Amino acid sequence: MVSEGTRCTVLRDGATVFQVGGLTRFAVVLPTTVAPASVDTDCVSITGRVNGDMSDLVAEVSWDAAGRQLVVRLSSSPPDGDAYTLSLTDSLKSATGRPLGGDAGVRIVLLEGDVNASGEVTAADILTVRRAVVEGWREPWLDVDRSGAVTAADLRAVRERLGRRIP
Ligand SMILES: [Ca+2]
Ligand SMILES: [Ca+2]
Repeated sequence: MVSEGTRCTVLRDGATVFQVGGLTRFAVVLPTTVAPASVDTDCVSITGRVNGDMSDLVAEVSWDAAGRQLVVRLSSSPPDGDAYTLSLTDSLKSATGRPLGGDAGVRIVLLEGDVNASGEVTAADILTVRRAVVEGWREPWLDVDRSGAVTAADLRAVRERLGRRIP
């Protein structure tokens, strides 16, 4: 498990990512070289455990041949408080014409305030942020309100979300 605070998260098959600040741009590491003509907005699916099929959010998909990655942009982030499964669909083909449906499956957890990536906002998250404020830590995933600094306001932001958990 990794916590990511970056704008473009790189996703590898089988990973679980606790994404901070919503998910609007990510790259999927491809299992093989793809047929460029098959790369379009239908070749990635996003399904939330609660929110269901969110694939309509996929606004743009491009292929980075050098890194052998699909770069995906969403029109907006899927709703917070859910776990999403990202995978390739059969509309994406390998260079040899093989459908890549089901490949590169990744789980993404969106839960604001869950700074320790446990899947639930608890007192432990409050303690972590309190310690961060006192000791001056600057890790982006501790900046819950995205102000650019870790302060007492982030403590309040976590406290407001106490008890929330992914389904
Ligand atoms: Ca937690
Ligand atoms: Ca902050």
